[in-house]
Amino acid sequence: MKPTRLATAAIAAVALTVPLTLVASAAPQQLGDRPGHAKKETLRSAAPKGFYIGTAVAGGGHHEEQPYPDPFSSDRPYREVLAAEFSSVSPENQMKWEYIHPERDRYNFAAADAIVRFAKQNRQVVRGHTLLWHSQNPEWLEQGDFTPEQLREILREHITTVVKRYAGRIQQWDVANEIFTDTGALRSENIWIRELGPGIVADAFRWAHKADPKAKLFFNDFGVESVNAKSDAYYALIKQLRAEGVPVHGFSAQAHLSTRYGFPGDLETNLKRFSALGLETAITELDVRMDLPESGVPTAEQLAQQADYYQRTLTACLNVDGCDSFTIWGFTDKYSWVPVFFEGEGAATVMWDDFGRKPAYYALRSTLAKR
Ligand code: 9MR
Repeated sequence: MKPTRLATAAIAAVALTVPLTLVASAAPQQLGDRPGHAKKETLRSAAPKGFYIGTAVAGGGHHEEQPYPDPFSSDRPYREVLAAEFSSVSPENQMKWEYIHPERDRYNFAAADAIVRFAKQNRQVVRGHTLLWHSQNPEWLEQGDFTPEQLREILREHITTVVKRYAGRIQQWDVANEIFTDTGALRSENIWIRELGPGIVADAFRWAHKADPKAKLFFNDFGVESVNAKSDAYYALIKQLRAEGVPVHGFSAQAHLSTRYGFPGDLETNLKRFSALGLETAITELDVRMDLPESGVPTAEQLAQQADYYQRTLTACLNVDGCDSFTIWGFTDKYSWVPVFFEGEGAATVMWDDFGRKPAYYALRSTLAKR
């Protein structure tokens, strides 16, 4: 996403307030949960076999340096919920260029290694994020004075090194992230495409495939939930690349939704057209933000609308063959990126700051349990 960055202490403070009254009032029965489902009490245990329910793992220079310690490495209750509820994890920042490759000749694998290790211990798969992007690149790269040959070699070396390191342990890689604008043009701020031309995208997929032939390689973007100019651009590009034999295996919609806008009702139709190309599809970063009332506490109606958006996104994915990976972008408001990037908005995840479950949580769980 490229929202305006309007982080203020006041907004962060609102986000960190736990609306306990609502935690208590979110009775599961009232929200369609099926009582007595002992074995289906977590999202992962409710999910049908072979369907991965994931979350972003908070950390890695979190949201432009929020005033709390690194969530994944320092918040134990957070890790417990992460292990109990999810069968897939996506490093929120820890595999991005600026974090994992901070200097030209130095990698920083510690945080990514820890997540991959954690995932193994907890029988979780990992979504790697991301290898070719216009954002969160280190300064040495963006400000560097490289020839096209050098840049190409830098990308090849990075992809090979990172993908090989986790080979066999990453289920899906977001190889190319957010390469198109809303009108379906290639983004000129993407250093790789700008300096090396669009052909570099195919090379990125080829290098990733060579480094880990088992990983499924994805194009990932926001604003592509519907059939629109941007998703059309992906459709055309992927069709062309596959005809040329480029190893592209998947297309994913991030799904950063807002109750300000209507639900993208053609999500299922859109995913199905990619599936018809022989691709896997996925939802990779779902959250549903809302305008917070002055109290900072969402109303019951807002929470119901949010739950509805979560449920419909999940249902769309469940209805598409090959959409087996459904990831929410963080599970607790405590560490959500939303209030940091969107002034006055928040409460976008399925749990309150204290991990109390919102209607959206129960909506996801009961939808999974019914399959
Ligand atoms: O959640 C991430 C946040 O911590 C970072 O500060 C931000 C910087 O761009 O990136 C956020 O994650 C983004 C993801 O990598 C790609 N799609 C949009 C996500 C939300 O901005």
